[in-house]
Amino acid sequence: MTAYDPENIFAKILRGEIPCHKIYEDDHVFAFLDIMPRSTGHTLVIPKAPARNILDITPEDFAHVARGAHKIAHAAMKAFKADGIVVQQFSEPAAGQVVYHLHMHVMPRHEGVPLLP
Ligand code: DGP
Repeated sequence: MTAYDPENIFAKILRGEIPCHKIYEDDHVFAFLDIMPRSTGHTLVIPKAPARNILDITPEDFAHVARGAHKIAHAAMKAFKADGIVVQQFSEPAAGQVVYHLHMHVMPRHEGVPLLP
């Protein structure tokens, strides 16, 4: 597997070098709105630890991301009066990963409203 690249776009967001719409931050994770949302409130949760994807992260650091996604999912259900939530994570190009800093997609869903392409 390719090594973690500290110049990836989410590492730059973490360092404050690129702007984002921040949703949540704690000692271990950072969450911000996806620039190409597939649903209203589509949020990305990332670890502060440098990790390319699920194949490159400790179980402990992944647990922090899962905890962050859980928090965002519950907050998004309320904030967007959603009917459901999709949580997705892609690892490596074969799985559709495009940005190589681990991220979990948290997408609020509304009954009868399809995901944007
Ligand atoms: P993927 O690696 O396929 O799981 O998806 C990457 C996601 O990251 C995609 O939904 C678009 C989003 N994205 C890409 N560049 C930026 C950016 O500069 N800012 C933000 N907020 N999101 C981005």
